Amino acid sequence: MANLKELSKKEELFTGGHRLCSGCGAGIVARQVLIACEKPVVIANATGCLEVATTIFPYTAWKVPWFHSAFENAAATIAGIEAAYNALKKKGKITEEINFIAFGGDGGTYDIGLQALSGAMERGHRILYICYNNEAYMNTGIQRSSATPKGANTTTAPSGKRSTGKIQARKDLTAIMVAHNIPYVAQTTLSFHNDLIPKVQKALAVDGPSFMNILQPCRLGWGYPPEDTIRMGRLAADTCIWPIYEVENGLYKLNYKPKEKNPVTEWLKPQNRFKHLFSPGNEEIIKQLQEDVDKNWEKILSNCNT
Ligand SMILES: Cc1ncc(C[n+]2csc(CCOP(=O)(O)OP(=O)(O)O)c2C)c(N)n1
Ligand code: SF4
Repeated sequence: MANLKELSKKEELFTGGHRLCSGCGAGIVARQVLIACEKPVVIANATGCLEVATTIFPYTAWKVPWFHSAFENAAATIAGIEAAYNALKKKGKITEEINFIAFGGDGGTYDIGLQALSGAMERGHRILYICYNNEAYMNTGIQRSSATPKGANTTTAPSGKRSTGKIQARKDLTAIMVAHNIPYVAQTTLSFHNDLIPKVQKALAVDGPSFMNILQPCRLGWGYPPEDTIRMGRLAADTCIWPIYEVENGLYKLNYKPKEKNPVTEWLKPQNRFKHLFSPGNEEIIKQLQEDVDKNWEKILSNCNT
């Protein structure tokens, strides 16, 4: 991979001047993904923070062809565009090699867009679907999604006298995508650009569908100072809350092993959404979270044969 100095010389295709919150991870994800693109690229973007804050008419932060899709169908939109491209190529009306990427938040991916995503993957379109996963429906006021961790305080799973936040554990969407038997599936976070960028390049090079689940810290919904976005992603990896790995043609590979596996409390403590878990009586939730993380980490290690 090119080093940071070389990358900094590349033309930025996702520009500043958008209206994402200061320190928002969604913009950092979009920027890194577009830096990774070596061919012309077409983007489809589901409704969500990334979409609404970067395309306020008559402005746009995208210097590439970009389509807004409804909340539920970014995967169908990009699949249709790729099918049209193939038809035009067959007729000789297009000769250029083009890549196709869809962006959806966790709400648009884990929940409402899951059917369109599954269908597009199963049909075998040559597309990369990226979930920028901030673990809630941030754009409409921090409602819980099926990607929200157990115990988190959200506006639809509020913590209070009678509630300890979200009751259910989060869904393992990366595992669901692996079960589609597509050529490339990866999980990462924006805090490791030297992992994220080569993964995008690998995904775009495969002859078929690919999927990336990118953990995106959200300073507003998670409740931490804007300058800590990169630190939050690192903490997620170092506590093994968010294992960094890839699955290429069914083969698992661990891409990051923390020198020391930190307790899950190190990731929970700096975030307001978990503040109530440190009140007396809620120790059990933290214990459960730690057990869930340990179990999942062991599973990933065993899948990766490490
Ligand atoms: C079918 C449908 N239901 C609900 C909405 C309202 N809505 C717009 S954005 C959004 C939340 C998006 O959450 P997510 O996909 O996680 O992206 P984020 O805002 O976190 O970036 C919702 C519920 C909608 N636009 N369409
Ligand atoms: S609410 Fe979160 S995801 Fe949305 S713009 Fe703000 S920091 Fe970014």
